Amino acid sequence: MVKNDFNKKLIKYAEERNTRLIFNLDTTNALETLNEISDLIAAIKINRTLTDLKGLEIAKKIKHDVPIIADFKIADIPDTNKILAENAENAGFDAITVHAFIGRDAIKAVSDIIDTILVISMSHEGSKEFITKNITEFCKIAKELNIKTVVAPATRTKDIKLIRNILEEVIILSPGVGVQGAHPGDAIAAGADFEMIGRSLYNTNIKNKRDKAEKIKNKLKFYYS
Ligand code: BMP
Repeated sequence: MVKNDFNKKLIKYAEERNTRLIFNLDTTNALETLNEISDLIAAIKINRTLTDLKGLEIAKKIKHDVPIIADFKIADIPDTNKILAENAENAGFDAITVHAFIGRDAIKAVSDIIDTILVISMSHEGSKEFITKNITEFCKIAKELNIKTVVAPATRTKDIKLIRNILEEVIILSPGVGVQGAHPGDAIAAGADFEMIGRSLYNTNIKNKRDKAEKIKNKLKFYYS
């Protein structure tokens, strides 16, 4: 049963703060940046790179009010996925990312437990080998399983447009902005709802991180509601 609480919470903070920015945390130094920019973002995404080091407890330990995504990109059998989903839910995460290519039964094992974000296409080049070729099929799965949040790459705005055409009502989260090459605002202009940014805000060589986050936030216009 899909709860959809994640989307509601995400939209609440996006509207209250007038922001379409989601902060990606992959490393421990990103935690320091989070303190500087926490009021400028609508959600936090934590990759397994960070929970491997800090444990799932990080979801409750970090100071945050916005919803928090466990970016674990689940890709296992249903019974195992169920345990991963329960662990994330119990740890306080609001939603979890799941690969679409694992199939309906394995995705449903997760979406029965916690709000699920389906990875429909990815930002790296290799996504084109297998994942991107199946966008239409993956969208069909999202529809059938009533999944309301998906990931699509800012680095390939035509993927975003295709997904938006098929899935008019989902929330599209888009990574790949900054270090991976996409410009802030491009994904939203193509039909995404939120842009996800990490290293371009927390890399150590960035001087005024808050200033940069504010500038990026201001480039992300509200096209969809
Ligand atoms: P950035 O390049 O802004 O630092 O963001 C990288 C983060 O976004 C990583 O956690 C990565 O797993 C995630 N991500 C991505 O880069 N592309 C995708 O297609 C999906 C992702 O979750």
